Amino acid sequence: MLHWAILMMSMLLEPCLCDSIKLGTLYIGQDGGCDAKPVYKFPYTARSCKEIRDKYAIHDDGLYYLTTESGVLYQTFCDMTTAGALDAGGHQQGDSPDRPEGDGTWSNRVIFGSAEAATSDDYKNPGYYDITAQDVSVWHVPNNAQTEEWANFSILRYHTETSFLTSEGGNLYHLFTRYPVTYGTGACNINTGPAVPIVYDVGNEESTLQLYGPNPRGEVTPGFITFRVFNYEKAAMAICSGVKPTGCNTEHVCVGGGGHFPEGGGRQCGDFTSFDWNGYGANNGWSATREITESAIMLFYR
Ligand code: 3S6
Ligand code: CA
Repeated sequence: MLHWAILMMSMLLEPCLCDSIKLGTLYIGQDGGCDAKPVYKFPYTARSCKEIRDKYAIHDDGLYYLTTESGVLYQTFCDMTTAGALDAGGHQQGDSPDRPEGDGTWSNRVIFGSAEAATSDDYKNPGYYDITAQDVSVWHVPNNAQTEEWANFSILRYHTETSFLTSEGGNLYHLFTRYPVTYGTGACNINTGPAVPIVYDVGNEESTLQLYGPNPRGEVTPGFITFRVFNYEKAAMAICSGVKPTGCNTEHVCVGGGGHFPEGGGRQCGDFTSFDWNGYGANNGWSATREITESAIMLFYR
């Protein structure tokens, strides 16, 4: 009975692609398979938000469909002001020395979540590996905010302008293939990936520092986004948002870790590895504010 219910559900939600791709029209659902009447007509086919904006002169932020090189349709949030496509949030990982890479999300093509729910659950779409981009923008959006609220509710928002992705393979999938987020494969301040200067859209260097704990504030330089760092214990983290670490307790400011964090006997794990070391949301000692702890980090390509 349950099985039947699931099958019905997937028939309803599956886009009918019989001849829709070449017509540039997406027919969503409706019984009757490929003879279905279009419920929602989707007139754009594009690999990126920038392409939608430039080809169709559309300037509203919101949810759009993109098509990958191999024809996979997926939904993403487009920031049409900068023509950035939302590609990934983080992905919760445990702590185990047997899985030094964690789930490997930063350098694989496994996708999860949905654009609309990106502030309440982890999210990664095919744009992560399919889009070729020069730069990123990053939004820290409070948990559970609705898509229309994302831009205005963001507590920190910035972008890069150096075209750093071009020399790293054209997107984060390639960058993290070069700089794997894997425990034990490098050392603090020696094997750090790119640290890229940022331009603020919401916030500034001082407000960035205030989001993190008083102790880590003394171990970072604000005004950067840094990729793939190691801490004292050789635990790997994917992104330090808004900062460049100068010290080695990076677990209190950097996110999206590999699979193993030796310090604290299991107390350090997950995407926000040790934002809560001196209490959840406490903003004491090494602990970050409640504000940044309870926000999703949205990565856009530009
Ligand atoms: C400023 C206090 C230093 O406390 C240390 O930092 C303490 O010995 C460790 O348990 C702790 C962590 O390494 C913080 O990352
Ligand atoms: Ca530490």
